[in-house]
Amino acid sequence: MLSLQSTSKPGHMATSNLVLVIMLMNILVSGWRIGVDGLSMDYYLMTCPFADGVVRNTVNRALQSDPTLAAALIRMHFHDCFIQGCDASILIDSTKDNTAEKDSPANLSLRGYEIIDDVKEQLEEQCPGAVSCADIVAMAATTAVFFAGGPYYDIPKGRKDGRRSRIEDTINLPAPGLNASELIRMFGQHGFTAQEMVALSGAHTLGVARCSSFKQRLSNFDSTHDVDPTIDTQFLKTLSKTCSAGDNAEQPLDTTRNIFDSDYYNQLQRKAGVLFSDQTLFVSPRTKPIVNGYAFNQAMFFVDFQQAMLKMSWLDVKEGPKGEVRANCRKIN
Ligand code: HEM
Ligand SMILES: *[C@@H]1O[C@H](CO)[C@@H](O)[C@H](O)[C@H]1NC(C)=O
Ligand SMILES: CC(=O)N[C@H]1CO[C@H](CO)[C@@H](O)[C@@H]1O
Repeated sequence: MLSLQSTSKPGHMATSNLVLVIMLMNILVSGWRIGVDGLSMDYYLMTCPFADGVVRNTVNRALQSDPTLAAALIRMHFHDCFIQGCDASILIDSTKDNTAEKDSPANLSLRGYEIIDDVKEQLEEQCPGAVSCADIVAMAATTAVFFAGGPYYDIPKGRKDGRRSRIEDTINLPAPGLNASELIRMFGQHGFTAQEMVALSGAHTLGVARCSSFKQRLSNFDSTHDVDPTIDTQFLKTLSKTCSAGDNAEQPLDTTRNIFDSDYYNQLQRKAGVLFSDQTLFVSPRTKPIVNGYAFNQAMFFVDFQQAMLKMSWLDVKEGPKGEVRANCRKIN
């Protein structure tokens, strides 16, 4: 179950043992839910025994040729789960009668759809109609976290794919201009604590934001400040320089954009968070101690992150007749 991949790094074993213990605890604690939701760790044992391996190998191969896609796959899982539950609604293409979630401005710059298509094609060949797109997205995210050097966590399978994907639903995604209390409220609506919200935000240890996602911090910020006063003056120059190349210019979210570590939180302590919604976590007295904790103790961040991701992967999961297994992840059957 653990360390099947070759990407482990020094010190990973010690973390893995801790992680294993916590995973076992998790399974014990959430055992009652497995019966209720119809999800389980070995869901595909009879119907598609190599499903996990196919996902892992395909995703690892794709990430070896483009490590920046790890961020994309993790974000895809988040956007999927926050709208209509983890049901692969994010993968649906728009049609002439329906504009899908995918085409919302909130989700622009989502990438990695081809990796999911690739996995799905292989699985349809091996075991037609068995493995849902929603499970593929969730498994791809766990593979991406581990590939980038983050914690390994296994997730239960059995999610069904949804039949609805509408652009208007994406108003439920958190916007980068939200402050800590708004983020706490929004994640609270999905059952997350403030601590879990801060841990999940740690996904911004990977990837980039485009200038359009943070430029409102750089000028005409509010009625009393031209510039967001929570930005470090030197870092302000960095952000402005990025934006001088236009709205689509990319700024890494932390100094190690392809490595899953706690550097994101250290950067918040230096007032060098890229998004307003990042830096606010260090401004608010409710979340600042949590940021300090994760900055100081990466193992604690890893443990909380994997538990929060596991919880996210359960959000409003569709089971049995409430969903379907799509033949093509981009189309409702
Ligand atoms: C706390 C509320 C959150 C807000 C407001 C937020 C907002 C954003 C924004 C605006 C971007 C940049 C998009 C762009 O400019 O192209 C971004 C990137 C990203 N987000 Fe979040 N996000 C949040 C939480 C999360 C969570 C919970 C995850 C995953 C668990 C996540 C994963 C990512 C990743 C990995 C990227 C980089 C994507 C890439 O490089 O392709 N975010 N987020
Ligand atoms: C957060 O934003 C909301 C809505 O804009 C505002 O009412 C509230 O005062 C803000 N909280 C803080 C601490 O700035
Ligand atoms: C990958 C993808 O489908 N992105 C879409 C996100 O939304 C914008 C419109 O706001 C589209 O132009 C992108 O194609």
